[in-house]
Amino acid sequence: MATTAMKLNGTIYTTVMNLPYSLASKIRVSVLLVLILTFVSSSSGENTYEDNAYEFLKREYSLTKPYQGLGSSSSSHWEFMGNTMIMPEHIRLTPDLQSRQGAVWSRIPCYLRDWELRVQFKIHGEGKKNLNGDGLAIWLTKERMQIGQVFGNANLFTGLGVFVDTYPNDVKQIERTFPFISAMVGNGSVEYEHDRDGRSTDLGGCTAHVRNVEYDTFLLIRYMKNRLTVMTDTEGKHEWKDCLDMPGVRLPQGYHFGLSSATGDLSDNHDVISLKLYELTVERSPEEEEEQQEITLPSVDYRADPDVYVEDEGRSIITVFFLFIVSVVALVVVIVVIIFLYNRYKENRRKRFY
Ligand SMILES: *[C@@H]1O[C@H](CO)[C@@H](O)[C@H](O)[C@H]1NC(C)=O
Ligand SMILES: [Ca+2]
Repeated sequence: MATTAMKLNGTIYTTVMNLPYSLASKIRVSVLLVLILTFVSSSSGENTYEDNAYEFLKREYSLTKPYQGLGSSSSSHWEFMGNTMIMPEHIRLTPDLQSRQGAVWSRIPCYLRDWELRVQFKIHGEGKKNLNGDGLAIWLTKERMQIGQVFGNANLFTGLGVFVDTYPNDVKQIERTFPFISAMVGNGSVEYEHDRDGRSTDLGGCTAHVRNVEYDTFLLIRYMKNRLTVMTDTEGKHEWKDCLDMPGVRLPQGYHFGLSSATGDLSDNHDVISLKLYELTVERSPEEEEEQQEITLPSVDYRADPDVYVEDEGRSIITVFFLFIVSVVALVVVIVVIIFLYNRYKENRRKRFY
């Protein structure tokens, strides 16, 4: 016994003795690492939060200065149309003039299953607040190079549309502050209702003050395991803010990325500075693999219809009230049973005593 204790003591002793040394070396290594990391991140550019995913950047689906992959030759990855102008520092989809429209479209269909798109854009113009329009849209659709009423694109589209809507067309919009960012999944037979700002079909969204701001404005669209997430970085804080998060979004493969914009009676400069597509690596079960193969038409598993939202809420209040009544009744029953049993028990005891 004594020897074991001695040995144990010895081990603990040596461990303790060794601790300062190993700790010190660990600290030294950590400091070195921190220094290296600081050096690397400070030397690699402005947007450090983009660096971790850098190696997954897909150049063929991206557009960055000086926009060499954009042109009319068939070897270019991107094509442009309408009033789009390619400048050294940005792609101007529309100038600050009435009734213009422009778009850029990827020529290559996208077969990536999980991806993240980061768009840097700038919307600016002479018009006063709410006297500007109309905004821009980011697409991943079956169709491409079309012209129409939805931010310069056709309103019957098949795929995903994310809208940066700078003008409230629907005068009855009271609960939404513009600019408003929203998303819609189209199946080719439901229209985006421009007059209602797409209210009847959108998947939700958020307000983001993106117009005439000094700092850089970014939008992030992530599609991972059928989950659509939209985030914004529009306040100059260099951090992503949640805007929309929707599971059960089913998008087929082989669609095209695009960006479009239009002006009407009101206008703005709609500039795209960069578009970066990152591939995300995600593990999937065989069932999930199979499920993906079966998707042929875009759809959303569940969409809360904004028009019946109040009704839904009313129903849920009734449900809560019903549950409350049921629990009160159940509690009363339990108390009554306990009292009854207790009285029986007392009676039995009395009987035994007398
Ligand atoms: C397209 O979506 C609408 C609305 O969700 C639905 O009513 C319609 O049946 C869908 N069309 C097809 C062809 O699935
Ligand atoms: Ca609008």
